[in-house]
Amino acid sequence: MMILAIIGCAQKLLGIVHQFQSMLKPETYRGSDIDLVFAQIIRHGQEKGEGRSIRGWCGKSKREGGVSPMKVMLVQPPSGTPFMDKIYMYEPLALEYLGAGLKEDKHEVLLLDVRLDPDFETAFRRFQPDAVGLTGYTNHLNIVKDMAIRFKEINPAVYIVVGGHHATVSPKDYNIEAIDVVVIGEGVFTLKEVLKYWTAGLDLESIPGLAIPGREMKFTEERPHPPLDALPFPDMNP
Ligand code: B12
Repeated sequence: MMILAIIGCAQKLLGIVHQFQSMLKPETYRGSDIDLVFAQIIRHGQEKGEGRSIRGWCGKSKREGGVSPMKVMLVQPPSGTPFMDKIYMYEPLALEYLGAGLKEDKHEVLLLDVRLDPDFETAFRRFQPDAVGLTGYTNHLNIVKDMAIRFKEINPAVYIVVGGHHATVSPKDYNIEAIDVVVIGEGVFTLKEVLKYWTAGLDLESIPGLAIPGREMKFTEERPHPPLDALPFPDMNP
């Protein structure tokens, strides 16, 4: 009991230290999940012109692992040749992996296969996602960009992430205003981190495996391949 009490006190003290660190520079502060929550609290307080936000403190108890659950729509685009889409009606495996990872963080996920459900605007308006993840091979490039632009027109606050084969081999092709971030390579763990950092208002530049659109695209550190056994099983029922 005594030992547990000492550990508890030490954790609280550590929390206060981290709180001051994030207060000094919340936008660049990088730390554990607990730190993320602290940074969020301070940022929210600063935005509201307060020293400390009541919503932030209460929010902590609602959040698990420092992640704010959000609604994420994962989109499999059609290719430019609908006839070939019918021949190649492959399972959107990448999105099923990503969806499984997001559900581990308690996000609500909708997988929209636009080859089967072409009215993506209605689906977007109905689901009202906080973030959209688009995948694509090279043959989907312009379609993905157009969809990103359309989603941003409908809701400028939506957060748009693009990944997949083309994003990996030629990320600069996605350097447009409507796209917030491009994920290079395997995306399950990167996407989880991106959403966690984004909701906490933290700097994405410390996440490996990203290309960040802007006047000049910024590249973060290369991300090593994760061990395959660490990946969740694809969620085929999103
Ligand atoms: C199996 C396969 C197929 C299957 C489809 C399988 C499927 N379920 O998708 C079939 C046989 C149908 C197929 C068809 C085609 N294929 Co193919 N295929 C492959 C292969 C061998 C594996 C793809 C796969 O399933 N990977 C497993 C999934 C889980 O991984 P992933 O897609 O890479 O997704 C991960 C990351 O990319 C990232 N990610 C992906 N999307 C997103 C989105 C977000 C938001 C984020 C954050 C991350 C992220 O995270 C994912 C999870 O780890 C690859 C080669 C390879 N070794 O990768 C070629 C490959 C993808 N195919 C290719 C091509 C060209 C085609 C065709 C266009 C061929 C043709 N000329 O018709 C057609 C597509 C037709 C169409 N209408 O779109 C090229 C694509 C090249 C490019 N630059 O676009 C590849 C790379 C082969 C090559 N080296 O040329 N293919």
